[in-house]
Amino acid sequence: LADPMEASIEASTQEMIRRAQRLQIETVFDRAVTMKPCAIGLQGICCKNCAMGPCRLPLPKDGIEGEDTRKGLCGATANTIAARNFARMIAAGAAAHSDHGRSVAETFLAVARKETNDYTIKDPAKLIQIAPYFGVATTVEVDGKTMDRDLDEIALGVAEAAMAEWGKTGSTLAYLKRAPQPLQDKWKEQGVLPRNIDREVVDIMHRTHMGVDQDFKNLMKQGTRCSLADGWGGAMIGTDLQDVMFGSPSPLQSEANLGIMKEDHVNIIVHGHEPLLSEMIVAACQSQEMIDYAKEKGAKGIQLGGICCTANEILQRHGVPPAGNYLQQELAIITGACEAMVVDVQCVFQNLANVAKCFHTKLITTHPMAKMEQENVVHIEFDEHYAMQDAKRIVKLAIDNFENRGADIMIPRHKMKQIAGFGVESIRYHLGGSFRGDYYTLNDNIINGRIRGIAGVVGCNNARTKHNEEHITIIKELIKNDVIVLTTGCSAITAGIHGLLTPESAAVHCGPGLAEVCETVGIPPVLHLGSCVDNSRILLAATEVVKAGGLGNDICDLPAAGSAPEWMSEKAIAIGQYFVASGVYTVFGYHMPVDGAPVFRDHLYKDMEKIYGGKWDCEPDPIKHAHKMIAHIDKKRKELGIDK
Ligand code: NFS
Repeated sequence: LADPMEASIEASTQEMIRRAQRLQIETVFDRAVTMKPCAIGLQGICCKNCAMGPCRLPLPKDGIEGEDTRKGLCGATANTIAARNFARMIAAGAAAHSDHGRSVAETFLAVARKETNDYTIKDPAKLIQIAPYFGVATTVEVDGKTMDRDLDEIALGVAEAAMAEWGKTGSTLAYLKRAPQPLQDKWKEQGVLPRNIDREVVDIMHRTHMGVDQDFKNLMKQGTRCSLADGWGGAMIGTDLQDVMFGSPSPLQSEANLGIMKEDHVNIIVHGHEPLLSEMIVAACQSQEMIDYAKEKGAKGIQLGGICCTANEILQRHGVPPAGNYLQQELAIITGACEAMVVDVQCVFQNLANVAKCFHTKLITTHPMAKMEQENVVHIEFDEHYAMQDAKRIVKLAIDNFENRGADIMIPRHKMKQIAGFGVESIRYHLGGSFRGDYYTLNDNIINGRIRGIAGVVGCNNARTKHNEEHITIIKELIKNDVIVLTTGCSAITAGIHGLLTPESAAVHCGPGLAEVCETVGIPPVLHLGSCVDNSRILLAATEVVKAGGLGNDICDLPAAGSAPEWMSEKAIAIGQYFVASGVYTVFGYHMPVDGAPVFRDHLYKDMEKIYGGKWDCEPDPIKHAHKMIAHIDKKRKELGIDK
C-alpha cells in the first residue's frame, strides 16, 4: 500500500488515501507502489508497431562506445523507434485537443445555423476579433458607407471556415498568421506549416507504420507540424469558440480542493474536458427548478465541483470551485458524499467505476466515444441539440441519489481561496498601459527588472512522482526569483489548492520586484489561464508581449520558459512540442521517454533550438528544474541587454 505522506504533499489527499486504505479501496497511489513501469518502455525504445515485435533495444549497461548497433528485426534503430513513439504521442495529444475543438466548432455551427437554443453567442466582441483570421468580413459597404455586418452572418462565416480547418486542402491553417512574423517565416522555411488539422494526425499514423519514415529528424519534422496544428489550430479554435459561446473569462474569486464539497448538499462532480457538457450542468444546477427539487429531497442545495480541465473551464467562467486535480478523482468519491460523478472524455480513470461501487455514487458517462465496461456505470449520452434537457436529467439523477448516501462520510476540511480566470484580455487590462500599447506595463517591468521573466507552468499530476510537490516547489522557486507564472490545467488547480492564486500570496512568496508589481496592480503572482486547451492563451499572451515591444521580435527572444513538472499525458507531449516549435525553452519533470536513444534526445534537447529557437529539457529535481528555467531567462535578458 502507498504511504500517504510519500504519495502527496497535500493534506486532504493524504487523509483520503488513509481513509481509502481503511475501507480497503484501492487507489492509483497503491497501484503505483505495486506496479512498476517497464524500464525499456520508459526509455522510449520498445517498438510494437508490427507483429514481428515488440522489439526492445535496451541500452548496454556501460553505455555505447563507438557505433550504436542496436536494431529491431526490420533494422529500425533506437532513434527511429524513439522518434516514432514520440511522434505518436504528439498525434494522440493533438487528436485529443483538436477533436475537443472540433466538437466545439460543430456546436458553434449549430448555433450559427440556429439549430439549438441552449447555446448562444455570449461574447460577440471575440467573434468579431477572430473573424478576420478566417477571412470573414465584419463590415459591409452600404451606399458608400461602412456599416457593421450582421452578427448572424459573421457567426455563420466563422463557423463554416473554422470547421473547414479540420479538412481543407490547398492552403495552411488560418491561425498561423497570429504568430509573430519571424516565427511564421521559420515554420515556412522548415516546411512545417500545417495543412489541415486531421491530415497532420493521419500523416503521423501513416509515417510511423512499419516500414515508412526511418529518419528521426524527418519524423520530428512531422511531429512539429502536427503539434502546431494543435496549439495554433485545434486547441486555439477550441478556446476561442468556447469564449465566443460561453464568454471570455475574467478574474473571479472561488475556492479549491476536496473541502468544497458540502455534507448537507447534493454534491455533483463534473470531470473531463469539454465545456459543452459542463456549461449545461452549471446552468441546470443553478435553475430554480433543480434547486427546489434538491430541497424537496432533503438537501440544502446543490454543490457543483470539478476535476481536471472541466473544472478549469467552469471555474474560469462561472467561479465553480475545482474539487481536485487529476490524482484526486478517486478521492472525491471516497468522501462518501458524491451523489454523481459526470464524466466525458480524457484523463478519466476506469477505476472510478470500482471505487463508485463501494458507495452510492452514480458514475455517469456522457460521451459516445467514452464508455466503461463496468455494470454499475450509467451512460446518458449528451446531445448538444438537447443539451439542457440532458443536463437536467443528469442533475435530477444525482438529486434522487441523495437519499441513498451512507452514514460513513468524510469530507476533508481543506480548501483555499483563489482568483482564477485570467486571459489575454484581462492580462492586458491589468498589465497593459493606457497609451503605450497593449502589454506595456508588463514589458516595462520586465525591462526594468522588477519582473525577471515569464514562466508557463502547466500540465498533469503523475502517480510516479509525489502529488503536487514538483508543481509547488517549482512555482514557489520561480516567483521567489521574480518570475511571474502563467498556469493552466491540473497545475493551475494545484496552485489554487496550495494558496498561490491569491494577490496576498505575493507578499509571502515573491521576490521584492514581483511582489511590488503584484501589490501595485492587485494580481496574484501566479495567473490561472484556464484548461490545457487554453495553453493557446499562453501562446497569444507571449505574442502580445512580443508586439508590445522592447523585448525582441519573436517569442524565442523573450525572457520566458515553460514547464510541465508532473506530466503524464500524451497531450502534454503535443503541448511541449508546440511550445518548443514556437520558440520556448520547455522543461519537463519526472522523465522523458527518449533516454534510450541519446542521438534522438540530443535532437530534441539541442538541435531544436537552432531550428525553432526553443528546445526540450528534462529535470526531475524541482529546484534544479526551476533554476534551469531561470538560467534560460537570464540568458535571454543578457541577449536583450537588460541584464543590469
Ligand atoms: Ni491536461 Fe487536462 Fe490534467 Fe494533464 Fe489531464 S486534465 S488536458 S492532461 S491530467 S493537465
